[in-house]
Amino acid sequence: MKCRKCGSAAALELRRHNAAFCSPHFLEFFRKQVAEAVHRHQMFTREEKIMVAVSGGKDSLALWDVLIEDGYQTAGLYLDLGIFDYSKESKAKCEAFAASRGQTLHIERVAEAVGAPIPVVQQATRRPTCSACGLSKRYLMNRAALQHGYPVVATGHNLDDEAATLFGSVMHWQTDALPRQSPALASTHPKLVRRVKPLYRLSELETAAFAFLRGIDYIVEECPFAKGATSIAHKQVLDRLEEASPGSKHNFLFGFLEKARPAFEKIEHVELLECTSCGQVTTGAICAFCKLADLVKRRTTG
Ligand code: Q46
Ligand code: ZN
Ligand code: ZN
Repeated sequence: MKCRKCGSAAALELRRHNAAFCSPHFLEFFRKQVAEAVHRHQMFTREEKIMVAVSGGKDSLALWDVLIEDGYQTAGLYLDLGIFDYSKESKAKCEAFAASRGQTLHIERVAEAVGAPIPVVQQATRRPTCSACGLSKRYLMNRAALQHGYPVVATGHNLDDEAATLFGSVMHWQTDALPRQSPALASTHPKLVRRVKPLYRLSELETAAFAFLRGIDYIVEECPFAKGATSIAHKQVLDRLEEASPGSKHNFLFGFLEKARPAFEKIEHVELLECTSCGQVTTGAICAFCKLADLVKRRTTG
Protein backbone atom coordinates (compact mmCIF):
# COMPACT_ATOMS: atom_id res chain seq x y z
CA MET A 1 0.00 0.00 0.00
CA LYS A 2 1.30 3.40 -0.96
CA CYS A 3 0.54 6.88 0.33
CA ARG A 4 -1.94 8.66 -1.94
CA LYS A 5 0.04 11.88 -1.65
CA CYS A 6 3.70 10.94 -1.94
CA GLY A 7 3.81 7.28 -2.97
CA SER A 8 5.95 6.17 -0.03
CA ALA A 9 4.89 3.25 2.19
CA ALA A 10 1.48 3.94 3.74
CA ALA A 11 1.04 3.75 7.50
CA LEU A 12 -2.74 3.77 7.46
CA GLU A 13 -5.50 2.71 5.09
CA LEU A 14 -8.76 4.65 5.16
CA ARG A 15 -11.20 2.35 3.46
CA ARG A 16 -14.11 4.74 3.49
CA HIS A 17 -12.01 7.27 1.60
CA ASN A 18 -10.51 4.55 -0.56
CA ALA A 19 -7.12 5.99 0.34
CA ALA A 20 -3.94 5.28 2.25
CA PHE A 21 -1.46 7.73 3.78
CA CYS A 22 2.04 7.79 5.21
CA SER A 23 2.25 9.24 8.73
CA PRO A 24 2.99 12.89 7.81
CA HIS A 25 0.28 12.92 5.14
CA PHE A 26 -2.23 11.30 7.48
CA LEU A 27 -1.59 14.07 10.03
CA GLU A 28 -2.11 16.60 7.25
CA PHE A 29 -5.33 14.87 6.16
CA PHE A 30 -6.60 14.89 9.76
CA ARG A 31 -5.90 18.60 10.27
CA LYS A 32 -7.52 19.44 6.95
CA GLN A 33 -10.68 17.60 7.96
CA VAL A 34 -10.82 19.66 11.17
CA ALA A 35 -10.23 22.88 9.21
CA GLU A 36 -12.97 21.90 6.78
CA ALA A 37 -15.41 21.30 9.65
CA VAL A 38 -14.55 24.65 11.26
CA HIS A 39 -14.89 26.47 7.96
CA ARG A 40 -18.05 24.76 6.72
CA HIS A 41 -19.99 25.39 9.92
CA GLN A 42 -18.29 28.68 10.83
CA MET A 43 -17.53 27.20 14.21
CA PHE A 44 -15.21 29.94 15.48
CA THR A 45 -12.74 32.56 14.36
CA ARG A 46 -9.11 33.19 15.22
CA GLU A 47 -10.18 36.19 17.29
CA GLU A 48 -12.36 34.11 19.60
CA LYS A 49 -11.34 32.25 22.71
CA ILE A 50 -12.36 28.60 22.49
CA MET A 51 -13.06 26.41 25.49
CA VAL A 52 -12.17 22.82 24.67
CA ALA A 53 -13.98 20.30 26.87
CA VAL A 54 -11.44 17.58 27.60
CA SER A 55 -12.07 14.21 29.21
CA GLY A 56 -8.51 12.88 29.07
CA GLY A 57 -9.48 10.53 26.22
CA LYS A 58 -7.95 10.47 22.73
CA ASP A 59 -10.64 12.46 20.96
CA SER A 60 -10.78 15.59 23.08
CA LEU A 61 -6.99 15.75 23.54
CA ALA A 62 -6.45 15.22 19.79
CA LEU A 63 -8.87 18.08 19.13
CA TRP A 64 -7.10 20.37 21.59
CA ASP A 65 -3.76 19.47 20.00
CA VAL A 66 -4.99 20.35 16.50
CA LEU A 67 -6.41 23.70 17.61
CA ILE A 68 -3.28 24.68 19.55
CA GLU A 69 -1.02 23.74 16.62
CA ASP A 70 -3.22 25.70 14.26
CA GLY A 71 -2.74 28.80 16.41
CA TYR A 72 -6.22 29.15 17.88
CA GLN A 73 -6.72 30.74 21.29
CA THR A 74 -7.81 27.88 23.50
CA ALA A 75 -8.14 26.73 27.08
CA GLY A 76 -9.28 23.36 28.36
CA LEU A 77 -12.19 22.54 30.60
CA TYR A 78 -12.06 19.36 32.63
CA LEU A 79 -15.23 18.25 34.40
CA ASP A 80 -14.35 16.16 37.41
CA LEU A 81 -17.24 13.71 37.67
CA GLY A 82 -15.85 12.01 40.77
CA ILE A 83 -15.98 8.56 39.15
CA PHE A 84 -13.43 6.64 41.21
CA ASP A 85 -9.95 6.06 39.71
CA TYR A 86 -11.23 6.81 36.22
CA SER A 87 -11.69 10.48 37.13
CA LYS A 88 -8.37 10.71 38.96
CA GLU A 89 -6.44 9.27 36.03
CA SER A 90 -8.26 11.21 33.33
CA LYS A 91 -7.76 14.47 35.24
CA ALA A 92 -4.04 13.75 35.55
CA LYS A 93 -3.83 13.21 31.75
CA CYS A 94 -5.53 16.54 31.08
CA GLU A 95 -3.32 18.39 33.57
CA ALA A 96 -0.17 16.89 32.06
CA PHE A 97 -1.31 17.74 28.52
CA ALA A 98 -2.15 21.35 29.45
CA ALA A 99 1.15 21.80 31.31
CA SER A 100 3.21 20.39 28.44
CA ARG A 101 1.65 22.88 26.02
CA GLY A 102 1.56 25.84 28.41
CA GLN A 103 -2.24 26.04 28.23
CA THR A 104 -4.81 26.95 30.86
CA LEU A 105 -7.00 24.14 32.16
CA HIS A 106 -10.18 25.06 33.99
CA ILE A 107 -11.52 22.40 36.33
CA GLU A 108 -15.11 22.07 37.53
CA ARG A 109 -16.05 19.58 40.19
CA VAL A 110 -19.44 17.95 39.78
CA ALA A 111 -19.47 17.00 43.46
CA GLU A 112 -19.30 20.70 44.33
CA ALA A 113 -21.96 21.79 41.86
CA VAL A 114 -24.49 18.96 42.24
CA GLY A 115 -23.74 18.12 45.85
CA ALA A 116 -22.29 14.64 45.25
CA PRO A 117 -20.05 12.80 42.79
CA ILE A 118 -21.76 11.01 39.89
CA PRO A 119 -21.88 7.51 41.47
CA VAL A 120 -23.65 8.96 44.54
CA VAL A 121 -25.97 11.04 42.34
CA GLN A 122 -26.96 7.82 40.60
CA GLN A 123 -27.71 6.05 43.88
CA ALA A 124 -29.60 9.00 45.29
CA THR A 125 -31.76 9.66 42.24
CA ARG A 126 -31.99 6.13 40.77
CA ARG A 127 -31.80 7.73 37.36
CA PRO A 128 -29.61 6.11 34.71
CA THR A 129 -26.06 7.24 35.49
CA CYS A 130 -25.42 8.67 32.05
CA SER A 131 -28.58 10.75 32.06
CA ALA A 132 -27.68 12.64 35.26
CA CYS A 133 -24.06 12.81 34.13
CA GLY A 134 -24.90 14.14 30.66
CA LEU A 135 -27.22 16.75 32.08
CA SER A 136 -24.56 17.90 34.57
CA LYS A 137 -21.88 18.04 31.88
CA ARG A 138 -23.94 20.16 29.48
CA TYR A 139 -24.91 22.52 32.28
CA LEU A 140 -21.42 22.93 33.70
CA MET A 141 -19.81 23.38 30.29
CA ASN A 142 -22.12 26.25 29.50
CA ARG A 143 -21.78 27.80 32.94
CA ALA A 144 -17.98 27.58 32.95
CA ALA A 145 -17.74 29.09 29.46
CA LEU A 146 -19.97 32.01 30.46
CA GLN A 147 -18.11 32.60 33.72
CA HIS A 148 -14.71 32.64 32.07
CA GLY A 149 -15.77 34.56 28.96
CA TYR A 150 -15.61 31.94 26.19
CA PRO A 151 -18.29 32.31 23.50
CA VAL A 152 -17.91 28.74 22.30
CA VAL A 153 -17.30 25.25 23.69
CA ALA A 154 -15.71 22.60 21.45
CA THR A 155 -16.13 18.92 22.25
CA GLY A 156 -14.30 15.89 20.87
CA HIS A 157 -17.29 14.00 19.45
CA ASN A 158 -16.19 12.06 16.39
CA LEU A 159 -18.00 10.53 13.42
CA ASP A 160 -18.65 7.27 15.29
CA ASP A 161 -20.13 9.14 18.28
CA GLU A 162 -22.34 11.26 16.09
CA ALA A 163 -23.53 8.35 13.93
CA ALA A 164 -24.35 6.31 17.07
CA THR A 165 -26.28 9.21 18.63
CA LEU A 166 -28.20 9.70 15.41
CA PHE A 167 -28.92 5.99 15.22
CA GLY A 168 -30.27 6.05 18.79
CA SER A 169 -32.47 9.07 18.09
CA VAL A 170 -33.83 7.48 14.93
CA MET A 171 -34.42 4.13 16.63
CA HIS A 172 -36.71 5.88 19.10
CA TRP A 173 -37.87 8.62 16.72
CA GLN A 174 -36.82 11.31 19.16
CA THR A 175 -37.99 14.13 16.96
CA ASP A 176 -36.91 16.71 19.58
CA ALA A 177 -33.34 15.44 19.52
CA LEU A 178 -33.00 15.24 15.74
CA PRO A 179 -32.86 18.98 14.97
CA ARG A 180 -30.28 19.41 17.75
CA GLN A 181 -27.99 16.82 16.20
CA SER A 182 -25.55 19.10 14.47
CA PRO A 183 -21.79 19.74 14.31
CA ALA A 184 -22.51 23.32 15.36
CA LEU A 185 -25.25 24.60 17.63
CA ALA A 186 -25.80 28.33 17.55
CA SER A 187 -26.39 30.43 20.63
CA THR A 188 -30.11 31.10 20.91
CA HIS A 189 -29.89 33.14 24.13
CA PRO A 190 -27.27 35.50 25.58
CA LYS A 191 -26.66 32.99 28.36
CA LEU A 192 -26.08 30.06 26.02
CA VAL A 193 -22.67 29.63 24.42
CA ARG A 194 -22.21 27.97 21.03
CA ARG A 195 -21.37 24.28 20.97
CA VAL A 196 -19.27 22.79 18.19
CA LYS A 197 -17.83 19.39 17.28
CA PRO A 198 -14.83 19.91 14.96
CA LEU A 199 -14.04 16.15 14.81
CA TYR A 200 -17.40 15.09 13.38
CA ARG A 201 -15.79 14.28 10.00
CA LEU A 202 -13.19 11.92 11.55
CA SER A 203 -13.71 8.38 12.76
CA GLU A 204 -12.70 6.98 16.12
CA LEU A 205 -9.98 4.96 14.47
CA GLU A 206 -8.60 8.09 12.84
CA THR A 207 -8.50 10.06 16.09
CA ALA A 208 -6.79 7.10 17.78
CA ALA A 209 -4.18 7.03 15.00
CA PHE A 210 -3.72 10.79 15.21
CA ALA A 211 -3.28 10.71 19.01
CA PHE A 212 -0.79 7.86 18.69
CA LEU A 213 1.27 9.53 15.96
CA ARG A 214 1.32 12.80 17.90
CA GLY A 215 2.49 11.02 21.05
CA ILE A 216 -0.49 12.20 23.07
CA ASP A 217 -0.72 10.49 26.44
CA TYR A 218 -4.42 9.77 26.94
CA ILE A 219 -6.52 7.53 29.16
CA VAL A 220 -7.34 4.34 27.31
CA GLU A 221 -9.93 2.99 29.75
CA GLU A 222 -13.51 4.08 29.26
CA CYS A 223 -15.71 5.41 32.04
CA PRO A 224 -16.86 2.35 34.05
CA PHE A 225 -20.49 3.36 33.45
CA ALA A 226 -20.08 3.30 29.67
CA LYS A 227 -20.19 -0.49 29.51
CA GLY A 228 -23.91 -1.06 29.74
CA ALA A 229 -24.84 2.07 27.79
CA THR A 230 -27.09 1.52 24.77
CA SER A 231 -24.85 3.86 22.78
CA ILE A 232 -22.21 1.08 22.85
CA ALA A 233 -24.71 -1.38 21.35
CA HIS A 234 -25.54 1.16 18.66
CA LYS A 235 -21.85 1.63 17.92
CA GLN A 236 -21.40 -2.12 17.54
CA VAL A 237 -24.26 -2.34 15.04
CA LEU A 238 -22.75 0.49 13.02
CA ASP A 239 -19.27 -1.09 13.23
CA ARG A 240 -20.67 -4.23 11.59
CA LEU A 241 -22.27 -2.19 8.85
CA GLU A 242 -19.05 -0.28 8.31
CA GLU A 243 -17.08 -3.52 8.11
CA ALA A 244 -19.41 -4.87 5.43
CA SER A 245 -19.69 -1.61 3.59
CA PRO A 246 -17.01 1.05 4.29
CA GLY A 247 -18.48 4.54 4.38
CA SER A 248 -21.79 3.48 5.95
CA LYS A 249 -21.38 5.65 9.04
CA HIS A 250 -20.32 8.61 6.97
CA ASN A 251 -23.27 8.22 4.59
CA PHE A 252 -25.72 7.79 7.44
CA LEU A 253 -24.57 10.91 9.30
CA PHE A 254 -23.79 13.17 6.36
CA GLY A 255 -26.95 12.14 4.51
CA PHE A 256 -28.96 13.10 7.57
CA LEU A 257 -27.20 16.45 8.00
CA GLU A 258 -27.56 17.40 4.35
CA LYS A 259 -30.94 15.95 3.41
CA ALA A 260 -33.05 15.04 6.43
CA ARG A 261 -32.18 17.37 9.29
CA PRO A 262 -33.88 20.47 7.83
CA ALA A 263 -37.19 18.57 7.80
CA PHE A 264 -37.04 18.18 11.58
CA GLU A 265 -36.25 21.79 12.37
CA LYS A 266 -39.22 23.36 13.99
CA ILE A 267 -40.48 26.68 12.81
CA GLU A 268 -41.77 27.83 16.16
CA HIS A 269 -39.10 28.21 18.80
CA VAL A 270 -39.48 27.39 22.47
CA GLU A 271 -39.28 30.38 24.73
CA LEU A 272 -36.14 30.37 26.83
CA LEU A 273 -36.32 31.67 30.38
CA GLU A 274 -33.76 32.13 33.14
CA CYS A 275 -33.86 29.69 36.06
CA THR A 276 -35.17 31.44 39.16
CA SER A 277 -32.64 29.57 41.26
CA CYS A 278 -29.35 29.75 39.30
CA GLY A 279 -30.02 32.15 36.43
CA GLN A 280 -29.04 29.69 33.68
CA VAL A 281 -31.26 29.13 30.66
CA THR A 282 -34.27 26.85 31.02
CA THR A 283 -37.71 26.29 29.51
CA GLY A 284 -39.48 26.11 32.90
CA ALA A 285 -39.18 28.10 36.11
CA ILE A 286 -36.43 25.95 37.64
CA CYS A 287 -33.83 24.31 35.42
CA ALA A 288 -33.30 20.53 35.28
CA PHE A 289 -29.87 20.87 36.87
CA CYS A 290 -31.18 22.74 39.92
CA LYS A 291 -33.93 20.13 40.28
CA LEU A 292 -31.31 17.39 40.16
CA ALA A 293 -29.10 19.16 42.72
CA ASP A 294 -32.12 19.68 44.98
CA LEU A 295 -33.08 16.01 44.78
CA VAL A 296 -29.51 14.94 45.56
CA LYS A 297 -29.46 17.28 48.55
CA ARG A 298 -32.72 15.92 49.94
CA ARG A 299 -31.78 12.27 49.41
CA THR A 300 -28.25 12.53 50.75
CA THR A 301 -28.91 14.66 53.80
CA GLY A 302 -32.34 13.42 54.79
S1 Q46 B 1 -18.85 9.91 31.66
FE1 Q46 B 1 -20.91 10.17 32.32
FE2 Q46 B 1 -20.13 9.19 30.00
FE3 Q46 B 1 -19.51 7.88 32.23
S2 Q46 B 1 -21.38 8.29 33.37
FE4 Q46 B 1 -22.05 7.95 31.31
S3 Q46 B 1 -22.13 10.00 30.46
S4 Q46 B 1 -20.30 7.01 30.35
S5 Q46 B 1 -19.49 9.84 28.03
ZN1 ZN C 1 2.84 10.56 2.03
ZN1 ZN D 1 -30.99 26.40 37.69
